[in-house]
Amino acid sequence: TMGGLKSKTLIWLQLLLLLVSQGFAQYTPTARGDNCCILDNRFGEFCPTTCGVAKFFLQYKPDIDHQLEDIERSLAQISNFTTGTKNTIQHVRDESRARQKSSDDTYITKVRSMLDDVARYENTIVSQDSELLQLQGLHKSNEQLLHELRAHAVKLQENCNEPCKDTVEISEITGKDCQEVADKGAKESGLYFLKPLRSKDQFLVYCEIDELGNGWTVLQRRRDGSVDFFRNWIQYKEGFGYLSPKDTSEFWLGNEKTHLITTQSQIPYRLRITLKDWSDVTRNADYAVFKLGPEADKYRFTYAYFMEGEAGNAFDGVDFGDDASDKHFTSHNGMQFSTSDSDNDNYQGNCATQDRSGWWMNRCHAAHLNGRYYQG
Ligand SMILES: [Ca+2]
Repeated sequence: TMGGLKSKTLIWLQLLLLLVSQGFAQYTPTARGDNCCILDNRFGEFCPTTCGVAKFFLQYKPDIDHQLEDIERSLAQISNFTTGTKNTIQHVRDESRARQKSSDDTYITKVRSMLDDVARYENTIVSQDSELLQLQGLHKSNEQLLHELRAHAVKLQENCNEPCKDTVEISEITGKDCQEVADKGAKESGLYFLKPLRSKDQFLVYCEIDELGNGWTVLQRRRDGSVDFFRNWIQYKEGFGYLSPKDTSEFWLGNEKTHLITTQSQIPYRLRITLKDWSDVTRNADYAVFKLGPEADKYRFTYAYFMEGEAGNAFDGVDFGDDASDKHFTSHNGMQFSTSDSDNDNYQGNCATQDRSGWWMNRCHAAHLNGRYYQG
């Protein structure tokens, strides 16, 4: 600015004056008052007057003006530079700010995505934590189960170390047949050991003891069809199925045992056939002097006569209903035992195979208690 420039010029002049006055101070005047000579080469060899000083200054003025202009230009230049620098600085600052801002955005975005990632990882960790908890629970319950199983195994092992015990209590009362067992005082129906006179070993039977003191040896029991009666000769000979203390299972005692019981003395045996229908109505048929022959005679089935019974005399060949066959061919008295592998019937074919059971087949039968079990 021009104002600034003028004041600078003035300052410059004053400075110069000061320098001059300092210059004066260097020279000690020889005489005070009348002699004001300034011994300076630039003033010449004579003492200058006021006009002389002015002339001197005027002589230097263009030079100084010139120098001042130079300075002014320099200052203007510097000022320009300063402005430029300021602008540059501002620009750099703005740019820096912009950069900072943009980089902030980038960072924020990055940080945000990182935060998102962290949140995601946190969720994953939380869900995995719960899974871990579940697995730990499962592990714990499995361990508990394993523990229980181990304890169970140990208990079983302990049981195995002990010798086997039959939990069924069998009465000490024995006899050659169930009647003798009853005669010896047995009152309860159940499992007893019998040893017929000609028998080498004793064997287990189910004795049915009634309130009159009659002891019945049960030769066959069918209840529910749980035991297959389609068996071969040996099996019918030895017996099959299961004897149970409460008489709840099916069995065939065995032709050999029945033979030994029924032929051991002159005492006649009564054969009772008990039929129970599906509505629990019981019918009996009793036969006197019942015997089973030896195996050599194929366990021939004989009795003296039909005694009594609501079930009718089926063994004599009386038909049970719709099958009004010839009595002669349906009578069982005197028949040998037949199985699918031992055909001793009076039929061209094999009654036992046809009926899928063993029996004292004729041609074939009227009373057949070993046949297939039909529930109806
Ligand atoms: Ca035949």
